[in-house]
Amino acid sequence: MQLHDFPLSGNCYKVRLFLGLTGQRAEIITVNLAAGEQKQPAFLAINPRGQVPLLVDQGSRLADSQAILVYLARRYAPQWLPDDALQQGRIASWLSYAANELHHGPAAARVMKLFGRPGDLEATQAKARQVLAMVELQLGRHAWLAEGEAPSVADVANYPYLAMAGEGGLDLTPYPHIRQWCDRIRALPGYVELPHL
Ligand SMILES: N[C@@H](CCC(=O)N[C@@H](CS)C(=O)NCC(=O)O)C(=O)O
Repeated sequence: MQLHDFPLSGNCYKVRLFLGLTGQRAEIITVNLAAGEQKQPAFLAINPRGQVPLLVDQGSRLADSQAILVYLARRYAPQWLPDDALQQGRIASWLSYAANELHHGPAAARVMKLFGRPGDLEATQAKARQVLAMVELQLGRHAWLAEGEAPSVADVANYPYLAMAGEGGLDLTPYPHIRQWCDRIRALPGYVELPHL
């Protein structure tokens, strides 16, 4: 298994975290986003989206962190994606939340603060605080995002950009349930440390 990866990317970290939590190994191939390598013909030939993460397993390629989590769970660690219709629906709902609300809120604020991506930081942080408030509400009612007895790929998909919200200038102090959930994830066997600058 190979993972085309960029060390500071939260989306790539989701996959590395899940590999750790499920005791799997992959060869890590670094794609230098700072140098624009993801838009060069050699990389576009294997991922026309020009983005990481990209997983290659058993000769097949798969792009998108959420999709990769689903694939890895289905193939190697099914307990992270239980075979129950309602549970799968709830997990899909949170995967979608990671790809939309988190991506445009806390993740976008982090990219603006850390990497100087142009944009309205205050408006993005305001959007991110709405996300934090919503997740706080959910985690005040349930230990895990998809409301199951155990963590699922929904937690893995949402964890990175919530745990790194501080890097986007967002203070997690007012969100005790999110902080406790982060602690629960950090305590899981095989946990992989967050990316550091
Ligand atoms: N929906 C995709 C988003 C992937 C994504 O935005 N990747 C970023 C790194 S975090 C990237 O490759 N950016 C470089 C670019 O778009 O040129 C996922 O969840 O994997």
